Formats: sequence, structure tokens, C-alpha cells
Amino acid sequence: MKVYEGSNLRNLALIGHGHAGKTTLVSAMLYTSGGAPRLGRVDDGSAPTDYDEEEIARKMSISTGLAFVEWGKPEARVKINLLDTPGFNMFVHEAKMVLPVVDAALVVVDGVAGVEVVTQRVWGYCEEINLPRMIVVSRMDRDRADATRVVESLTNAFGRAVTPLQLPIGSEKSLSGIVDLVRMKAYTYEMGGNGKGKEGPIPASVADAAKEAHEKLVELVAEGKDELMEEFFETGTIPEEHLVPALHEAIREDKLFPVLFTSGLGNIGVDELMDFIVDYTPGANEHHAITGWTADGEEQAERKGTDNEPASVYVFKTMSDAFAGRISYFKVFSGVLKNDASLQNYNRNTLEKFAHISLIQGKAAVPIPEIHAGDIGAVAKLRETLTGDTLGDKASPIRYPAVKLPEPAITFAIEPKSRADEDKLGVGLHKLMEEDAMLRFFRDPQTKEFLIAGTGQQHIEVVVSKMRKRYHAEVVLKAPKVPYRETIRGKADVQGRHKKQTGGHGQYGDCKIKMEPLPRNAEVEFEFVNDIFGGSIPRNFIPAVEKGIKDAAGRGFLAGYPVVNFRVILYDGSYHDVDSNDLSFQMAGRIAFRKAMEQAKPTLLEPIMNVEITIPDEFAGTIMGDLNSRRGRIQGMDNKAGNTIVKAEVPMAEMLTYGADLTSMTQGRGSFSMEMHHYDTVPQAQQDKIIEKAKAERGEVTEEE
Ligand SMILES: Nc1nc2c(ncn2[C@@H]2O[C@H](COP(=O)(O)OP(=O)(O)O)[C@@H](O)[C@H]2O)c(=O)[nH]1
Ligand SMILES: [Mg+2]
Repeated sequence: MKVYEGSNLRNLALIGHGHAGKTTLVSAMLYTSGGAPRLGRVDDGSAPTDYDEEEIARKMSISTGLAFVEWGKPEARVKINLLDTPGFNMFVHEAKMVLPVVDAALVVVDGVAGVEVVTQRVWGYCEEINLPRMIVVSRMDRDRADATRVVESLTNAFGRAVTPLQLPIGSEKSLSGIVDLVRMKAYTYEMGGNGKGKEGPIPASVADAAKEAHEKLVELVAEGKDELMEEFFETGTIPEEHLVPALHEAIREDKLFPVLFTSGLGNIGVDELMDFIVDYTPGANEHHAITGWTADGEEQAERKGTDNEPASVYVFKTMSDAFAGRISYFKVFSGVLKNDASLQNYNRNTLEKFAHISLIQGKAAVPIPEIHAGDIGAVAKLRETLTGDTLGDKASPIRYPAVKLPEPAITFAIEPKSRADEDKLGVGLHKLMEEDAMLRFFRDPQTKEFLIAGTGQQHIEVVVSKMRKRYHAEVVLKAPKVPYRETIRGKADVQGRHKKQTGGHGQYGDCKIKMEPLPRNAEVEFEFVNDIFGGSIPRNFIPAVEKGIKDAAGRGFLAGYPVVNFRVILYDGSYHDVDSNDLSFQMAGRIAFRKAMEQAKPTLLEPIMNVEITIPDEFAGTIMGDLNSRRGRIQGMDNKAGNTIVKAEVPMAEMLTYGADLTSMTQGRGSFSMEMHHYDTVPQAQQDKIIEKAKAERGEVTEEE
């Protein structure tokens, strides 16, 4: 395997809505370039970048797959790294995570549907980091595919910088090639052929349109540069040798978003697409300087991304393979990484050995002696390194920022099906979390349930399926218990006395307390004030009173949920020289607490979530109405290119099945995220039900006291 350097490297992420044809396009590029013996298909499980068993079973990409093609004239051969990302709502964060390691995005759009919900979303991700974008309209051979309409939808969504650099020849089933509007040449293909176009004259059917589009393109490029403008005025055109570099620059600077046309499955336009990538997308050496932080995180640090700087490597993906163990995918941001090098992990302060570094081609690893700045590779068996870590020369630390991801949207309680599954569950989930940044697994300290959280129903289903197939652990999912709390609205002043005198050694404790509410959602859940003067309770028994109250508060009063946000003032009491002890004062505290609760207007609190929902505009009405019926409070609304973003506060209890509900209300076109925001009082009607239910449940188990 040849070792490539920055100027001969292109790193591209294929991003876009699910089913736009990304994975198939990667397959077609591999086949056409000679990197694969045939055109692998998503539908029969042979696409090189959809090799995972879950991806094959579901016929869709779930995590980012890597491949590379070698393309261009032998003397100037270029390696194009292709990162094939998933386009489904619940997995689209995978795309976001790899954008910092590529030099441009190929935004793939379906030739029938045009711009879709996720197209907009990923476009936004690119905008955030000013990533150059090239648009590929694929599946142009399908019935009702329409270049004009798709370009219109693109310009509507993304503005005037969207500019076709090609025109398709023929349409739908009779799609036969493309016109290169820069060089004004036509290429025709055999449907399902080897992907190599035959150069020829522009057919009469598109000649006028091509001429017009070419002139528009030349004008647009001239507009952007004074010297080209002059040339244009003098000669009426711009020669190819000026046009190509000007376009390259305009694309690199986000001033122009070129549009190309292909059929991946029919292998039409694919060689031209690769030619365009080589000529027009920025090389790995053209990346702006990469900004990170010094080891202590205090100051900014920068690398230009060249071979002669100290080595630095950023891990953007981790896989856990049953045989190879942990595999880390990384980009060499600067320097040259040699096989067997030891690099310092700056995030974890450990030294890691890069033994057997390789390039990734689908599921295969291709060994390589060294990897230069700008290239992407993988290594197995790093001990502690995880996604988002930076490693490099021990003497020159730098830390690149990890990608910020949204909060998970959906939470389930997870239980092993049997005792045998119990150990496997934790081990399996921890391995899966290493490769899946949006998967969370934790224990709710209050309800004691094990919870898993993810981006949506389908995400969690994939996790459960991986648990079964990879780790042989069978699990059951349930809606999580809502961690209600209790508090008080009023004050109380009571006495708690515990007295038992049964012959021999007796028990005696007595306390007087005042109870009052603390601000709702206050940091302190419980405050204890010792206001005893004159030793009515000896000092050494006071902690026992506090402990008794705390224990009782933990057990709840109304429905068994912990009581929070209250203050207790211990102001008086009495004791017995012989019979008083710790236990008696704990009992006294407990009794006082329960008496005080009766007086202090207890009430239930429920967690309120901050919810953000993104839906196509036409569903806005339905979603708002539905939120209303879930006791939601709308906090704001935003419109962004055909999508409505609704922000609302909704009780958690009403959101337990929202993932599935939103999917059915929007035909799968909506997405949401939520996080805990605050606790608020439960309305009386709901309180009655919860208390009733708690009583019924308590009736079944014996009372503890
Ligand atoms: N007719 C036609 N179908 C295609 C083309 N490209 C992909 N497909 C099909 O469209 C579906 C989705 O393709 P895939 O590559 O998985 O899209 P992705 O989700 O963007 O990766 C699969 O059934 C493909 O076989 C194409 O150019 N023409
Ligand atoms: Mg795919």
C-alpha cells in the first residue's frame, strides 16, 4: 500500500438523509476505481461500508463506515478517504462526530425527494464549522427523478451559492450520462456498467441548457474575483485553466456549493464525481490551522497540519470487535505516525502503543508502515483511549476539542431476563458505550433502577439486538419509574417522643422541632438547624435526632418518595439519665418528622423535562396540540427552512413513550431531545392517583416499621 501525503489526500464525509444513496455511491466509487471487484449493494448486504450485522439486517447505515479509493493519473494519484455516515434521525450524530476530521462534505441528495429533513440538519452541522460542501444528487435513474426540481429545492434551502457544475443527459430509466459544465464535455455510460464514461460531444437535447448554464457559471465565478472579472469583460469568457482553480478556491471558502449528478446503482457519473473531488475539493493540506487546547486546558494551541510538526492524532470513533478487541479510528492532524510508535494520551495521561497501524477499507484493515498528516487510520488494542481523545508526542501536548453532542432523548429501565444475563449485561453495555457516544447506562439513585438512554426507540432496539448477538445477554426494557419527590408547602411545630419502659433497661428520647419549606429546587435537599440551649438534649444525642429525620425523609410520607427542600429546627426536648440512647433519639426524630409532615401541607413533586422537538412545518399544529394534552408548556418556537423547532417544558411522566408517539404522529420525520430541567408540583388530580397507587403497592409488602 502506497503512503500518501497531505496534498494527495482528500477526506470526505458523505452526509445526508437516509436512503439518499450514500452507501451505494461509496460502493460505486470503489468498484469504478478498481478497489472492489464488483458493485456491492445495500439490499443484499454486500455494500463495503454497511458490513455490520445490524446494518445488513436493517439495510441501512447505523454507524460511520470508512473506505478509500485511489484515483487520478498515476503521476498524481490521490487517495480519497470516504466516511459513509448514517442519515437516519437517530444515528445522524455519527455524522456530526466525524465532520471535524474531514476537509469537505459530500451532501448526498435523492434525485426524487430533493432536500429532506436530515439534509437540512447535516447542512447546519457543516455551517457551524464552515466545512466546504459539494452536493451530489444521486438516484437520478429513478422514476420521477428531476434535476431542475431538485436544484430548485436546494437553492430554496441553501441559497444562491448552490451551483450546478453538471447537467444530466436523459432522465429516469433512460439516464445516460452527464455534461461537465466547466469543460463543456459530455460523458455517456452504460447503465450498470463499469462506471467509465465515454467522452463525446454534448447531445443536441441538452446543448442549449448546457450553454446557458456554463455562461451563468462563468459569470458567477467572475463576480467573485476582480482579475477574473476583467478577463471576462475583455474576452467574454474565462479559460478552463483559470476557471478550475477559481472554483476550487470558491468551494474551499464556502462561497460556492457545486451540484453534481449520479446514479450510484447504475454507476453513472461516478468517475466524473471522483475527478471533481480530486480537482475541486480541498486537499488535506489545505485545512485551516487546527485549534486545540494546551494540556491543562488553559490556553489555545494550534497546529498547521503538516508532516514536519510534532505528531498529534485525534480519535473520532471506537469500535469494539469480538476478535480484535477495541479498535480506534483516528486522524493524524499533524506529524507522521510510524507503526509501533508510542504516543501520549493527553486526555488520560497514559502512554499508548500504536502497534499494527492500518488503513480501513470497509471491514478490512490494510497494514501501512506510516500515516502522514491529514490521513485517517486505525489501530487495535489501545488500552485506555476513547473517542474524543488526542494523543501525540509527549513533549508537545495539544488537545483537540471533542464534538458536542445532544442529550439523549429517550430512557428505558433495563433488566436482565435471568440471573445468567446479569453479569453479561453490565459488561456488554460498557463495551457498547465505548463505540456509541449517545448511549448512556446508569443507575437512578432514587428509584434504584438501571436505565439506558439513547436517541430513540430504534437506537435502543439496535443496542438490545447487539447485546443479544454479541454478548449473549437477554434483557427486558420497561418504561422507567418516574422519580417523584415530596416536599412541604407549610410550616409545622411538633413534639416527637419515644418512650419504652419494660422492666430492665428502657428507651427514652424526646424532641421538639419546627419544620419549614426551603425554596423549591434548592441545592440543599434538607437543612438541619440545632437551636438547643441549656442542654435540654445532650449534645451527643443531637446527631441521632438528625439521622432519624433524614432516614424518615428518605422513606417519604405521601407515596414513599424522598422528601426534599425543607428545614428542621430542633429547639427543645428532654432526656433520661439511664434510658436515653442514640436509638431512642433516632426514633424520636422519626416520630417528630411524621407528625410534622401531617401539619406542613405535604405535596408531590415531579421532574419536568426541557424538550426540543424538530418537525416539518406541516406537523406543527398536531405537535402543539399533543404537547398541550401532555401538560406541556410551550417555551418558544423557531422556523428554520421548512422545519419548526418547538421548545417546551413537559412533565417526564407524560414523555415516557414520546419516541414512538412522535414517530407515528410525523411518519418518522420528527426528532426530539430532552433533559431534566426542574421539579414542580404535581396537579392534585394526578397526585391522588399516584398516592392511591403507592398505597396499593405498599399494601402488598409488609410495612417496615
Ligand atoms: N434506483 C436507484 N436506487 C439506488 C441508487 N442508489 C441507491 N439506491 C437504493 O436506495 C436505497 C438506499 O441506498 P443507500 O445507499 O443505502 O442510501 P443511504 O441511506 O444514503 O446510504 C437502497 O435500496 C439502494 O439500493 C441509485 O442510484 N438508483
Ligand atoms: Mg448508508
